[in-house]
Amino acid sequence: SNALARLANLHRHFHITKSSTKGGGNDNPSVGTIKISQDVTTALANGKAVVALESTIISHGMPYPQNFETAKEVETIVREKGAIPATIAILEGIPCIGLSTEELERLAKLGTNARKIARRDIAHVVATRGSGGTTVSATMIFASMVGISVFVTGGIGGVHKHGESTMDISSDLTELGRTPITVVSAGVKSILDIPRTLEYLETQGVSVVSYQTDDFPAFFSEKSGCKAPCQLDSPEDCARLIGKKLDLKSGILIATPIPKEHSVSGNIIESAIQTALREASDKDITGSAETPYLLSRVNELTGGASLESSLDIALVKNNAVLGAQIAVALSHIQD
Ligand code: PSU
Ligand code: MN
Repeated sequence: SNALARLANLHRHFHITKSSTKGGGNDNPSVGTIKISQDVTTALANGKAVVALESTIISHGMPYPQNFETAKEVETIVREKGAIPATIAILEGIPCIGLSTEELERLAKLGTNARKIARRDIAHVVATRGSGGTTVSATMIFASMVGISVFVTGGIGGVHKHGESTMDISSDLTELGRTPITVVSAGVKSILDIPRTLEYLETQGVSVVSYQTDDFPAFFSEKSGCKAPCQLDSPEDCARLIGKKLDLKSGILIATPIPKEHSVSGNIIESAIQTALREASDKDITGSAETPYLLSRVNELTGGASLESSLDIALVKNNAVLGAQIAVALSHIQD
């Protein structure tokens, strides 16, 4: 049957340990060793809904213990909606798919001492047995490797302002062009150049969908002023699109706007974003340090760990509801 074939496939390619096992699993990891938690393994083998979650938001997105609490709450939402959460990170050199509570807390406590791991960083972190949070690009890679179809994040990276000269374009966008997984986000933050981000996604062949709106959402605002190439209105419609898209070997971005009750405070944050952008440019902060700098400055400018981060959390949770609904709808289609 399908389930047996999927399980055999997982066992053939990956070293699977039980999620209750303490520590990093294999003492002598070889290239290709990946740890998949028991409940994620079971769900994948049975074709049940699984939702991947990234972990840079845990390591670099907010301080301990808020990051730990948020990570657990997002997982709970995914479970309540009928899917199995698979938070992905690299711990002591082992890519882990589905973290135990103890592993989640370990990463949360490492905070910004953890590595920020994009595609280009994976080999080095594994080779040096490092630990870190995976960005959207690295999370997509591991999730897709084990057959997860839906992935929830807060905001994805994009083309930075002045990216046309600095060439600072997040590897999240090229990953979306080459890895067949659906990413659910609240659009992209206006710390980025949103029109160019959409242009680049088109170049990469990414299917971009706005959910229940024809405008592409700008994370803290419902609208970016850019039209999305297409609109879908239900989890079932999103699942049907995913079902049709799998063979293209490229990704799908589903952008769901900030809920109305939060959009007023979203407007306040836009002015803090402008200030943070000016400062980053004055201080010459570039490369992979730029996104964490901007996000933490916006957080401080809007009242330190209050307004910005509570909105950030509300939006990740909102995305988690939709992601789980899509994963469940997809599991029914694929039955
Ligand atoms: N944007 C956010 N929140 C985030 C990130 C981006 O609003 O947490 C994180 C994600 O992990 C994303 C990464 O994949 O930053 C992109 O970093 P860069 O811009 O360096 O590619
Ligand atoms: Mn960059």
